Amino acid sequence: MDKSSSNKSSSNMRARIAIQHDTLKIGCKTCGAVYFHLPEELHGFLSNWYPSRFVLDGMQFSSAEQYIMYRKCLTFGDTESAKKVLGTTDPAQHQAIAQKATGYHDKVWNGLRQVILMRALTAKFTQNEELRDALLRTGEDYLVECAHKDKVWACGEGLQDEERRDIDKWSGKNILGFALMEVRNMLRMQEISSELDPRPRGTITVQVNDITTLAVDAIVNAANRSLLGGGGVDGAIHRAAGPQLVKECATLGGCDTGEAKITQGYKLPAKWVIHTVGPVYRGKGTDAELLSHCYRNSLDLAMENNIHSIAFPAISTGVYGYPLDEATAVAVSTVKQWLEDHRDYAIDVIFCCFSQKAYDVYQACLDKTE
Ligand code: AR6
Repeated sequence: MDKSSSNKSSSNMRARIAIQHDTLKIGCKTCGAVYFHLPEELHGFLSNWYPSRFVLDGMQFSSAEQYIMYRKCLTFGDTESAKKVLGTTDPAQHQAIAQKATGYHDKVWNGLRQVILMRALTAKFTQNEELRDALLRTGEDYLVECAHKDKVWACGEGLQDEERRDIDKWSGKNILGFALMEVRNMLRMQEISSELDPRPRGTITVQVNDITTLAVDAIVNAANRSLLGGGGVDGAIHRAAGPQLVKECATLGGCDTGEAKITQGYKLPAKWVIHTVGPVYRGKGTDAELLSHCYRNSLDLAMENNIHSIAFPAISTGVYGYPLDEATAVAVSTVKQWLEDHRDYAIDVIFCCFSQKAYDVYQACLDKTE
């Protein structure tokens, strides 16, 4: 089962995030509304404090709050505080640290904060399927953050105050609520455009090459479970990347068959190396399943890290003895299916063959499944 469908099924097992539609008076009209405040309360997933992992600007964040407060510190050149924000996952701490950022100026932050907020929200809701789904299920409702003291991000009224239900009685701006509505619009427009143009945005090409020479965002390594190097393509990648690669690999605690882990590319032209461990061929049904996992997990990891070009070697077809034509069929069908399942994500996939013979097998397989 691929990771995207396993994500879906695990979120099905968890209770779906509940949405309770309320009302909001806007002039003489009554509109639908969804109110929220703390992350642990109803609709808490809309709060910037809600734990939600995403990658942005090449870094991993634990919540929208962490990203925004990190950027706040950096905006004013306070790199020490920015580092402190990255050092904790507690949003209360993020806020407290950024509140004391040196060099702070109101006008600068007033101008920038909405743009930074939009970037955080876009990453949060495009990279977390369950949250994206819940946001879309709020429909056309106004989204309103309720907090007495917060006159900027929130509407300035509490979650129990009747004033929250009349926009003219708000004492705050509800910047977060309106930004969330715009992110919801964007998600909906993306859905419409992918329905109008159902072609995947990713491409597949085949070439004969030494994978270590490719200037792509990421190359995939056919590694072993130790991740500490070996022969074949693994050896070639480690030699070309230099000794820093094995140092970083040693911190990863190995890798199970079918799984994938990421490191930097060091001296390689590629920025990243995605290490995956193919199955040793045994002639059983599980071989294809595990090999398929290698491709899917590598692509999932690529997407999480904003990688838009990736080259795969013919995983398992060397030392691990997987017959080339069988392995190629798995590689091609898995990658094609992944691109179908992620039509909005643009990624160029290269099957990097080490021989003309392998190239011919890949090309024939691609032509057959055209
Ligand atoms: N560029 C592209 N492809 C290559 C390159 C290269 N520089 N070098 C080899 N290949 P293998 P496996 C092709 O044996 O079967 C290692 O020791 C090669 O022709 O590298 O998954 C690991 O540490 C073949 O088609 O990987 C593991 O212990 C393909 O890469 C074990 O081998 C894969 O061959 C993994 O075995």
